[in-house]
Amino acid sequence: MSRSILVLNGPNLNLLGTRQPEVYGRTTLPEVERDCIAKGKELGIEVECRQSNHEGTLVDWIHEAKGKHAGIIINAGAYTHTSIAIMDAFNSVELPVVEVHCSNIHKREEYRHLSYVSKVAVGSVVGFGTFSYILAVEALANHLAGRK
Ligand code: CA2
Repeated sequence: MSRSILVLNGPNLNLLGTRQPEVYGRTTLPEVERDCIAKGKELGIEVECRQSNHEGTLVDWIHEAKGKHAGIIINAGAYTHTSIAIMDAFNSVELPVVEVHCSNIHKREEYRHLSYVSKVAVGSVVGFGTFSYILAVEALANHLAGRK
């Protein structure tokens, strides 16, 4: 079994730390990725990080993760609330998925309350700013180790 996980970020998350700091914090995406890799090292897990603004690219990367990674962490950005394609891709690869959001999507606009990713995820970490990603790496590592 592979000891690596894939951290995927969807549309506009390349802007993290550069705009709307009151909502998303001041940490940039390269810093988030560096911190996820460091947390993975601490836990003995290799972490690969990718970001795309394109739905089909995210679907392709989910497919490619099969046989390569043990699980996936995703902040699908706004596709969280719209993308049946991403949900179907997760169902097709049958890898454990942890959903991440910087903001608490349940406290925000009604249209952010529905998450298609939640429907296929082991669990979700929301509302802790960019620290949500670090919690998600721990949560997925714990899940992969078979702990409850
Ligand atoms: O809270 C999250 O992490 C979100 O996934 C962020 C998405 C939003 O559509 C989801 O409902 C919740 C938006 C990402 C936009 O990212 C930006 C980051 C910095 C500045 C501007 C946009």
